[in-house]
Amino acid sequence: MADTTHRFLPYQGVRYAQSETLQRSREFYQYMDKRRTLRLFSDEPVPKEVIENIIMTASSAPSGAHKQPWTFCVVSDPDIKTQIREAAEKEEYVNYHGRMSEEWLEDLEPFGTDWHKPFLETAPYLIVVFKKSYDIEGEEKRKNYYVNESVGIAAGFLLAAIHHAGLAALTHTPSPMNFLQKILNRPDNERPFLLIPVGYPAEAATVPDIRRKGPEEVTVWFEAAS
Ligand code: IYR
Repeated sequence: MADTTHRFLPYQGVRYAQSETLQRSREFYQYMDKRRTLRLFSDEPVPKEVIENIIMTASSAPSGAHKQPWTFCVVSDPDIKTQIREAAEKEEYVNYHGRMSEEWLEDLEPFGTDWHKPFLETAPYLIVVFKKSYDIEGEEKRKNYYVNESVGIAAGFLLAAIHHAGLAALTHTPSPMNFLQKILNRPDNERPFLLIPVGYPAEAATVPDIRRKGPEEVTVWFEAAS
């Protein structure tokens, strides 16, 4: 029986000819494959509207029961950036001096990371992504669903939008990161998920010499026998 209580609208997605679909998929892959995680940022300002647009792109991601269980905190205030840097470096110092295993430290060697996090002050914007395990509506708690999956997908959209705008980002996970909740004064239903410095790359910035896996390493096909 037709559902008369919940309204549906005609789907208005675009439809391309097959040749154009192929071309677009190639071009998008080639463009996305140029994205690199960056740790060396310029302090050159980025227009605020760029950040608004990339956040709304992230917020267009699919989410469990369309709950959009995320908050994007955008930090450009130098004092708050300094507080975040100091708190992150305090935790990371402990990580690099005993909390991370030998194997972990060895796996990180190609990236040249250590406990110093200058990019937390240099990048013009820090976007702190918070996940919301529930919403608060008046006195009531309303549960959210598939929160990690939803916020992970939104973060992916955010990184793609940052790249598309010609900016660079770092997917940073200082650990533990509950200090972000305190510094940014977030309510109890929000937990920090990722900290993403955003900006233009520093002049002559370098990136690690690493390769991505090829299609045969990441794909398994199950096709009808021909
Ligand atoms: N959180 C630490 C360590 C670190 C861990 C992983 I896994 C990385 O890909 C990179 C760094 C840091 O930020 O230095």
